[in-house]
This record gives sequence, structure tokens and C-alpha cells, in this order.
Amino acid sequence: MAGGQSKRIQARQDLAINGADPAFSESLHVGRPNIGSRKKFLKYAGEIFDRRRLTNNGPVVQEFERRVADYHNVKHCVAMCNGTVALEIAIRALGFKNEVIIPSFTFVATAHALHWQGITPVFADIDPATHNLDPESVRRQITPRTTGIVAVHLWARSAATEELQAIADEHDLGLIFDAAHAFGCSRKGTMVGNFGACEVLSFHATKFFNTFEGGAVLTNDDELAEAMQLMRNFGFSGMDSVIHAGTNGKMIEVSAAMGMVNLDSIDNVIEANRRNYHAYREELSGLPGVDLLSFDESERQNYQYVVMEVGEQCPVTRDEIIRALHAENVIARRYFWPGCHNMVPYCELYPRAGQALPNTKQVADRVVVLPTGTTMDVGMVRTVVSIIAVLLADH
Ligand code: T4K
Repeated sequence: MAGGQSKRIQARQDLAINGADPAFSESLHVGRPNIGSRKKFLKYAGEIFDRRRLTNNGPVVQEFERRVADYHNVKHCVAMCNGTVALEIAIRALGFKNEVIIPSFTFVATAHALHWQGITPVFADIDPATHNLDPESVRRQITPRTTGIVAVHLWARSAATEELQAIADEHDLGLIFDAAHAFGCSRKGTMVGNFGACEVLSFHATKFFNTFEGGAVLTNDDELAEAMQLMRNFGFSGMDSVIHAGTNGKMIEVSAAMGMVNLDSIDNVIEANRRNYHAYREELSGLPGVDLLSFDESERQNYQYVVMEVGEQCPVTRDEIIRALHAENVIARRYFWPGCHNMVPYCELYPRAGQALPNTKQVADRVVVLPTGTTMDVGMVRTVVSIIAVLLADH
């Protein structure tokens, strides 16, 4: 069977937590990389070696940027070495300082990108239905020191862009989107990349679209794009002249080559994710107290995260489900538990931040992210759900 799958789970004695062999001999991961044509990649690599142009805005990076910008129907794509540095550069290029409002329910890089630059991340709560920033909570966190908002399109489902832009305009704040999850997604027909001052992508190996490591900023603002192009290359303009404070945020040529190859197969990856998501939906329906977060299928979606919520009616806890899955080599994740505000250094610096975040706590305590991607098939999805079903039936 696929994925080292070795047994069917029909009764409690079939579960690894009750002493049986694990359902999968190889671990299933949420972030198992999707990899396009090796042959095409090796051809690119050969050409890169022949040219001896390995980095510093080489021809493959430039072509990759054009393709990503076109894919998102946006004017500029500024490719970077990873999503975190792309966030840092975007934040600096926009002149954010003092306090910036972000969700706590996100990957910790969103907060670190601010803290690393001496900016205070102020955590706002989420809407428990969407898991995205609650605009009313954002409003409540605004102070005279607030300079910006970094909203996240969590799980690739777009944030409340219109309300957030209205708040930013009203209070003269900068607004950017951490779109690390939302490559290739749209909101009301407009592609991600076109909201706020700019939007930041991640192409980390675990993202459904990867460049090994990598990231980018998408924007329609010519000046901002130019500033970020300078900033990712130490601020150099020409050989000897530095005209901006910069860092090293450049994407290398082989990363861009991986991106080109993966762009060629992106439709297959999205289709695999969509198929797995529907299989999970179908198999999980009817199980007590568990729900799958849904995608609006009238929009462009990448379906890269399959997010199950464990409610109060469920006969077992979220962590019991995680434990049972891990015993079967299904490495489901509790993303983004316990929320950034409970992680170092934020829990030490802002010990009372949680008081404003009741929905963050509630959601972080009930989420299970399940494996998907091209290394999963429907049979494997069925086995994963059968583990949960037997566990629930046993209680
Ligand atoms: N903003 C948001 C909202 C983000 O989600 C992220 C990144 C960022 C910003 C920052 O972007 P980057 O600077 O990373 O470009 C992972 C990823 O490392 C991280 O990129 C991602 N978000 C986050 C959601 O997930 P971990 O620490 O939970 O997982 P990791 O990297 O240990 O990988 C999980 C499992 O996947 C591994 O145990 C095994 C498997 N795996 C992983 C890699 C790297 C593979 O099979 N092959 C691999 O090459 O953070």
C-alpha cells in the first residue's frame, strides 16, 4: 500500500496506542515538500553552473519574479532568501516603528520580524469563525504609538482586507499582509498580492509551492519595490555606491530554478490538495465534535492546509487525537498553539497580552492540521480518518 501503509483500522485493538503496529511505516508530515520535474531542475542547474552566475539577481531569479508577478496579476515581485527576511524588509521599507498590530495566532516569524527590528508586536484577537484578525480587536489595540498592521491570510483563507484597509486609512497606518500561506489565492476575484501596501510570500520547503527556502514581496508600488530591491542587496546601486541601509535578502539562482520547475507543476499540486481536502471532508463528516475548516471554492485556492477543529462535543480531547495519530506515524500538528504571545520573548515582555485574546486561546486549543500534498492519496486520507473514527468510537 502507498506511504508505507500496512494495516486497516477497524477496531480499538488496531490502534498503535493500544499496542498494534503503526498504520504507516514512514512518517506522514504536514509539510512534506512537493517537488516538480527533476529532469527540468537538473537542466536549470546545469545552465546555472555553465553561466557561473549563482546569485545576485541572476537571470533565473529575474524570470521567476516575472512569472510569480504575472501569476498574481501584480506589478512587482521582489524575490528574497526566505519569507521572514521578506517580512523584515517590507516592514523596514514601509518605515514601521514603535508598535505594530498583528495576530498572535500565526507562525512566530510574523512577530519575530517586528521584534528583531526593535518594534513592539501588539497582539490582536482573531475571529473564531475565520481564524483571521478580528478588525474590531485591531481597533481596540490602536494607540498613539501604532504605526502599522501586519495581517495574515491564515491557512490561505484571505483576511478581512476591506475592513482592515478602512481602519488603516482612518488612523493613517501602514497595512501589509503576511501571505506566507496564500500563494495563488484570491479574494472576491482579486489575487493575493494586490491588497495593502504589499504582501509577503513564503516558499519554504514545507509550503505547497517551494524554492527550497525562499520568499517574496508582491506590490503594485514602484517606489516600494525599488526600495526593497536595494535593501535586499545591502543598499548597493551599482558597484561602489550604497544609497540605502540594506541587508542580504537575496534569492539564489538554484532556488529560483526550483521555483520555475514547481510553477510548471503547480496545477497538479493544487489538484492533489483539493482532492485530499474533499476526501477528508467526506470521511470526517458525521464524526461527533470534529469539523473541517472550509474553503470558499468560488475563489482561487491552494488548499494547502487541512485544518480540523475539535469541539466540546468530541468525546476525546484534541491532544488525545494528536497522540493517537503520532503513534500511527501521522505527524499532525497543533499549528499555531499556544499563540505567539505565549512564546519567548513575548510571554516575558507582555505577560498580560492574553487577556485581550480569548478567541486565540479557544481556537489554538482545538486545531489539528492534517497531512496533505502530493505524497498523500485518498487511501491514505481514509486511513488517517479511520484512526480518528475508531478513537472517537472507543470513548
Ligand atoms: N509567516 C507565516 C504565516 C508562516 O507560516 C511562515 C512560515 C512565515 C511567515 C515565515 O516564512 P519562512 O521564513 O519560513 O519562509 C514550518 C516551516 O518551517 C515554516 O516555514 C512555516 N511557516 C510553518 C508553518 O511551518 P515547523 O517548524 O513547524 O516545521 P518544519 O520546518 O520542522 O517541518 C515540518 C515537517 O515537515 C518536518 O518535521 C518534516 C517535514 N519536512 C520538512 C522539511 C523542511 C520534510 O519532509 N522535508 C523538508 O525539507 O515550521
